[in-house]
Amino acid sequence: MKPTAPLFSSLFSSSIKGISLSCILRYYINSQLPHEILHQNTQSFHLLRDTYLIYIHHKEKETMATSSVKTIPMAIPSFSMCHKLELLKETKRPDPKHGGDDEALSYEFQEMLDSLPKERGWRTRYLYLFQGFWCQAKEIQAIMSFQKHFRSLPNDVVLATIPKSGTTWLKALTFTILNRHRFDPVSSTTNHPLLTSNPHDLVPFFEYKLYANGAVPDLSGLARPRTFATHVPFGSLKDSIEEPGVKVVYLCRNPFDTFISSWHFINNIKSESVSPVSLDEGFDLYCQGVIGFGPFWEHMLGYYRESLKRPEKVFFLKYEDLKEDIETNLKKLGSFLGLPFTKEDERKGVVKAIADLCSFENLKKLEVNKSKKSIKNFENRFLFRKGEVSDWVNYLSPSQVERLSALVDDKLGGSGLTFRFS
Ligand code: PAP
Repeated sequence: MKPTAPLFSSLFSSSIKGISLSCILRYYINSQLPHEILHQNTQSFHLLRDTYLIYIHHKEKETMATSSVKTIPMAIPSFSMCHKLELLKETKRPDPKHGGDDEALSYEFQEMLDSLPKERGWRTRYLYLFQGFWCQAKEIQAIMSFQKHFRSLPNDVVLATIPKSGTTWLKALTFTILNRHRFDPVSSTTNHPLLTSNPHDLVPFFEYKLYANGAVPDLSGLARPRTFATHVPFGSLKDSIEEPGVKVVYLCRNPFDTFISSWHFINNIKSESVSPVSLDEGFDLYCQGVIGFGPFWEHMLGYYRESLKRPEKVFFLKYEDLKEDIETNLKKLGSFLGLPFTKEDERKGVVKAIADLCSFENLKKLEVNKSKKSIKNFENRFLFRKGEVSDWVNYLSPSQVERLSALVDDKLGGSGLTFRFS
C-alpha cells in the first residue's frame, strides 16, 4: 500500500466531508464500536520511530497520515462511513471508556488520562490518581480549568470537605451566617433562599458547577464575600487561594460514617452502566484510599495541619461537634468569618434560628429537597439520608470495624486529629 496523501499535521487540521479529522479521531476513541467493524474498515497503522502511520481507506484512493503524536490507539474506518459521523459533529457523546456518565473529552485530555494510574470507580468506571488523589475524569477536567483560571480575592470564603462529611449542612450554615443581614433567619415571614433552594445552589462547587466541563466562568457578578465549595485536597487548592485574605472552612466527619454515607449515596446516584459497589467491595476500596478525593486520611490531614499552622485562615470543624453543640460552633464560625454574633443577635435568637433553619429535619422536609435536582442532576433527596452520628454500627462487621480502626490509628494516630462516635 503506497502512501499518497499529505502529512498528518495538515490532514489533522483538515476536514473530510465537513467533519474535522480530530472529531473523527475523538469519536473512535470514545466509541466502543465492535472490533470487527473497526477491523473490517481499517487498512492498517504502524508504529515507526515514535510515529503512527495511519492508513485511511478512502473510496477512491488510499491516504496515509503520519502523526508525531505518540499514542493513537485507534484506527480510522472507511470514509464511506463518514456520513454516519455527520450527526455527531457538534454533539457531545457519552464516554463509555471513561465511565458512563461522562461527556466527550478532548483527545489531548484522554491521552493525559490514559497516562494516569486508575482503579475501579464507585459510580463511574474508573477513578484516576491525579495530583495524588483519586477522582473521576470529569472532575479532573474541571479541576484543571479551576487551577488554571481561578483568581482569588481577599475576602473569598472556601468551604472544603471530602464528600459525605456534611457539605450540604456547612453550605447552608455558612450561607445563612454570611447573608443574615440580607435574609433574616429569625423573621417568620422571611422568604429565605434556603426555603426554596438547595444549599448546593447557593454555594457553588468549583469542580461540579463553576468549572464543570472545563468551563471558564465569569465570577465578576458574584456577591461579596464570594463563597465557594470544593472537595479538592488542600495540596491541590493552595496555589489557587494565594490571596492572604482567603478563608477556608473545613468540615471533617468520622471515617466510619463518611464511608457508610458515601456507599449509600453512590449506589443511589450511580449510572446504570456501572455495576453496584457491594458494601464489602466499597469498604476494601475505601481502606485502600480509593474513594473520590481520597485517601480520606490525606484529605483530612492536609486541612488539619494547615488549620494548626494558620488558624486565622483555615477553620477546622467536625460534624460530630456540630451535632453535639451547634450553637457554640456557629458562634465560632461567625467569628472566624469576620461576622461575629453580637449581643443583639443573641437577644433576638439569631444563632438558634440559623441552627433550626439549617437543621437536617428542616431541610429534608422542604419541597426543593424532596423533589428537585441540583448538582449534576442528582436528586436532592439523596443528600438527606439519616444525618446521624454512628449509623455505621448498623452496617460494618466486627472485622471491618477492627480493620478501619487500625487504619485510622495508623494514618491519623499522633496527628492530634481524633473523632467522637456519639
Ligand atoms: P455531598 O458531599 O454529596 O455534598 P454531604 O452533604 O457532604 O454530601 O453529606 C451528606 C451527609 O450529610 C448525609 O449523611 P448520612 O448519609 O449519614 O445521612 C446527610 O444525611 C447529612 N446531612 C445533610 N444535611 C444535613 C444537615 N442539615 N444536618 C446534618 N446532617 C446533614
